[in-house]
Amino acid sequence: MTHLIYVLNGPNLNMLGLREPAIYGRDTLDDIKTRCAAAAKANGLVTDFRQSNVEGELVNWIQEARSKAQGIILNAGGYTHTSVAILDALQAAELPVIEVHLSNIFRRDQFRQHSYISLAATGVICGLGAKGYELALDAMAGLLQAKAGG
Ligand code: DHK
Repeated sequence: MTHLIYVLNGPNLNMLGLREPAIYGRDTLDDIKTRCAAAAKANGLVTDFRQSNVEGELVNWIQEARSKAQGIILNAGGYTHTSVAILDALQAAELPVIEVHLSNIFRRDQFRQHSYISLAATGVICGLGAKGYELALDAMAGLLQAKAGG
């Protein structure tokens, strides 16, 4: 069975490439989507890659993942630091979760240094730009293999 991984992106990540490139890099979200598809394929995974600026839509997708996907990779953008609703959805999903940030949130504003998402995450990758998504897919493959007993 090919494992399906939801790769979910929160607010303002549709602006990548234009948005503060010194912090977020020059890759567009479409570039990252392509890199994720390749990294998934190399690991025998398939991705469903989505972005929304709307908190409730992210909650709906996480609820959907519970029955449709085997893992979630999430960059919740600014909701990382504010959203109990997204945390609750992740905890209810009972799936491996990898939290990704392009920037190193620990070198930035104090308010970015707390993540609600981390309370539900198996692992966190930050500060490595778009590469972090590829690393997350490698790690997800390992987690699913370990879960299957292999
Ligand atoms: C993306 C955002 O939009 C910010 O609100 C977070 C994260 C950091 C990132 O580094 O990918 O604070």
